[in-house]
Amino acid sequence: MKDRIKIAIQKNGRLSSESLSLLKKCGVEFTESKNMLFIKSTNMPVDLLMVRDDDIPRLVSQKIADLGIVGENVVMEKQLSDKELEINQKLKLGFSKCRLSFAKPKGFELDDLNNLKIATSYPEIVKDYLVTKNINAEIIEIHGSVELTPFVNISDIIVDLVSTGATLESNNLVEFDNVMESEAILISSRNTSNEKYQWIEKIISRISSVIEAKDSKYIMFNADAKDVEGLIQMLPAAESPTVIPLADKAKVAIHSVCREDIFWKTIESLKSAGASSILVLPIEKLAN
Ligand code: PRT
Ligand code: ZN
Repeated sequence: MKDRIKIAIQKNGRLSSESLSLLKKCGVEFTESKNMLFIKSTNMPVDLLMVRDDDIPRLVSQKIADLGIVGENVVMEKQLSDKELEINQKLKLGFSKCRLSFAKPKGFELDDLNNLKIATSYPEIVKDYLVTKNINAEIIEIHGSVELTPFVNISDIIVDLVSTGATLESNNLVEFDNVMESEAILISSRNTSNEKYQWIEKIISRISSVIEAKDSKYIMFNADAKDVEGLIQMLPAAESPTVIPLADKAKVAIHSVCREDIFWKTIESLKSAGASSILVLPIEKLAN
């Protein structure tokens, strides 16, 4: 295939290693090297473009890249600032989860946000939020060290990304409202040639198999045949389970794919309801 598929991923940052590892799990083989901006797959007609995350939406919209992996927060900011951007949002990828939140200095009392100065790296998302809520405040755009701005009289409050909350805490800031939740997503350009399209669909379908498998588990256990109905009800998001007779006629083995993680609480409840020899296994790929 002369027209190879281009996938834009973040070169250096929070999305990089999980993006590369996701593509590897999808069977895209390549040799990574820290400073390479362009990585050719050795087994598929795929090239990786290693770029800054902020450039990914535009590269995809302009069809320089066919697919991209980027945070929802970046996609939304770029789409709000450029209405011409043509992007298909394909899949939530389940990593780099965070939220874009308001935060104020500890002890700072506020009734509403009117007339405040708000520092953020996401001016368009914040502007959109303020317009929707009919709030009249000033947005100060700043890239980096946003947490510092209330303490050097640049702003009153901030809007920034939060995951654990440790950065806000260590800067004496308190989160008080949430603007959006975000995670890494797969985006694609709107139209592509037929030959490419099939490969792109194949890659998207592989990515969705890997994502679905990540949250799913395979569970096996033994139980008295009379307890089966009750036990099956306890399984989270279970596919119709397989019930296998055992040598001991009163007993059966139950096998099932659960489309959610299985926590200790469920295992303990199954045990109390008569399940024994409980095995929970990770699933690598899950194709429908
Ligand atoms: O160089 P390049 O432009 O490519 O990278 P970047 O510096 O713009 O982005 P990067 O690598 O920092 O983040 C990439 C994406 O990861 C973001 O766009 C989000 O979608 C996602 N993400 C997930 C986060 C966080 N979690 C996160 N915690 N991005 C940034 N943070 C920062 C936040 O800004 C704050 O400074 O981490 C700090 C807060 O973290 P906690 O855990 O202390 O709350
Ligand atoms: Zn960036």
